[in-house]
Amino acid sequence: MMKSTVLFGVPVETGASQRGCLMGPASLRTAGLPQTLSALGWSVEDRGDVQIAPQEITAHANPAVHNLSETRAWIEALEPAAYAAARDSDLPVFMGGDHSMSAGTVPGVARRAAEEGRPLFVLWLDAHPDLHTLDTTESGNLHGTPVAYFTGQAGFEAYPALTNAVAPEHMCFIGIRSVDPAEQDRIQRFEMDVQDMRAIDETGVLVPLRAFLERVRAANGRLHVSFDVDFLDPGIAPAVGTTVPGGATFREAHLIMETLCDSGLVGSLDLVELNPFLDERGRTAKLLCDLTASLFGRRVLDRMTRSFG
Ligand code: EXY
Ligand code: MN
Ligand code: MN
Ligand code: MN
Repeated sequence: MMKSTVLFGVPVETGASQRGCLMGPASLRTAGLPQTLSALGWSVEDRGDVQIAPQEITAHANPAVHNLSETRAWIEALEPAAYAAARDSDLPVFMGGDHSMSAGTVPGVARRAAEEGRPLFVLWLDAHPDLHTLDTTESGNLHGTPVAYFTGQAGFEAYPALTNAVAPEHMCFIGIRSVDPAEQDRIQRFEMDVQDMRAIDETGVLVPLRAFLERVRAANGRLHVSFDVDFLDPGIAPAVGTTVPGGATFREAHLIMETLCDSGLVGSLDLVELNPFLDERGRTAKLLCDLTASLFGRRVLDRMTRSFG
């Protein structure tokens, strides 16, 4: 039977320091993401963009925090939208939008996983762990907070109450190369599986990825992948406001997506932090589109016909 995907756009930029991510969904559509997935044999339903109403300003005890009301409203709108997309299709794609959106999409797919009686695992492909609480963020940019929120940390009284948390031991981070001290403390306290770029240099991406996928499979888990553009090296993906040198290469990123595809475990995908205002002739949007195609089954050669032996 034909596999299905539901797509929707999340034009949110209030979690980021720079403006422009609100154009992310339009850029991904212009790059041809829906048509690319259709051409790979998937049934594709694009539900358009989620919207929120204009918000009043809400203050927080941490004076750095800004755009709190908008973030709260996005989480409230996205949790049910992501839940419904995960219920209605095999592999929904949430087109962002800055990474604050994952504070809504992940709890939504976690609700679907709970309904299926399966634990939710999350693969976080990012230069950053996004593990700040509202009390520890120094920048006040709320795209730095989703993982702490959806893993159930204290300090989120100002976000919507969380009903379906992700267990910290069900997280895997790959590509990490910019960590703040408060985030470092949390990583150690919860013994989270964090693979920094040094680990990737030493073993390649497949060793930690396969180990994580084995854990997901052994637990009959459902897997959500959150793909931040700054996971990639800025040399191949300039369209992001938080570039960090030394990111994943073109082939490392494709190999991850191809391996995820082969695993058959992925149940949902975030594409986040694409800032088309910073792009060069659409190259980052096109790369994200191609990486998504690898996750959805595009292959250069059929592996059965590939070798000579
Ligand atoms: N840790 C830094 C902060 O909290 O401001 C940087 C966060 C960047 C978050 C980007 C989306 O991954
Ligand atoms: Mn991020
Ligand atoms: Mn990042
Ligand atoms: Mn478990």
